[in-house]
Amino acid sequence: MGLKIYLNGKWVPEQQAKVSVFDHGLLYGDGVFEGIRSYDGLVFQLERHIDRLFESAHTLMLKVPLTKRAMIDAVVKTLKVNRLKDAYIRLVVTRGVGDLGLDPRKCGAATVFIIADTIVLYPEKVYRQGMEIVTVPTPRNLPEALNPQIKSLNYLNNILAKIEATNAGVEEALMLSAHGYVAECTGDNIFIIRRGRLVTPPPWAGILKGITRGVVLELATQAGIPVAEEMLTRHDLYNAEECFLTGTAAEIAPIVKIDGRPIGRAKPGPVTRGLMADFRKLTKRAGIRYRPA
Ligand code: PXG
Repeated sequence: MGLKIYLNGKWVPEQQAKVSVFDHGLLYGDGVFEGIRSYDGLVFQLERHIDRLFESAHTLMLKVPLTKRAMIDAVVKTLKVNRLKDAYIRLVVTRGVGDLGLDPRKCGAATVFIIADTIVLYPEKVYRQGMEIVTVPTPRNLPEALNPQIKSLNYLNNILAKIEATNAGVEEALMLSAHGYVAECTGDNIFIIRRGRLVTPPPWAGILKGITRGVVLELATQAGIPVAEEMLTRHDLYNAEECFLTGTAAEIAPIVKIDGRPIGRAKPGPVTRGLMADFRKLTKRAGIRYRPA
């Protein structure tokens, strides 16, 4: 049957969901996006994702041709028409169709599309046993050059890091800032538990301010765990009691080995497991509810 895709105000069959080769999202990576999830008919943190999308677009002086309210409605309707209860949603806004020069003033209206599909999850083993990561040579983008807080269509920095992790035989990469501080993974934020505190790099380390990251900081505070945003070195990670990454797709995934060093007891620790349970509860409780049509 195929998916119905939202494309510039209409829902079309996926075979007809096509954009121009002159679209600057394709020619230059000139655009922004969000990855969002729904759980059993509840869209998780939708307003925060829409707010972040509009902030990314604002910095790029990219005018989103819908209000936030209309964007929320379009996401919800895309889930409904596809009869999806548990879904991964990709929302993309590009600069639109222009000429072969990079000047955004020559582009017409922005292109907007929303894809809702079933979600591909990490294997259950990752959550039970934890995963191994390595530090990769490519540093995260310099915030002075291209701020990682902009969730732009230009993901080559992260893709290079992913290739380096794959070449090293692991699933995920630890990316450092140009100054050698811990930044984040290729599509996830990173946390450690050290001396009983939950610590994660601050936005000024040059990272995306993940929505899951924000939720985890709130859940930890509610659970009475002291939290802090601090610059971290690899030494801090190697000597942590626990470590995990967070992201919309991964949720909370334990990390048990970094650059060959076991972290803590090299298995998912109690604080991580507690937060994973709290997070799963929240996904069942909080969100914008819809009824698959
Ligand atoms: N850092 C980066 C660089 C990201 O792209 C996150 C952290 C986590 O943010 P959220 O808001 O999801 O908690 C992201 C977002 C993928 C994939 O296929 C993942 C993201 C984006 C695009 C693709 O794994 N994660």
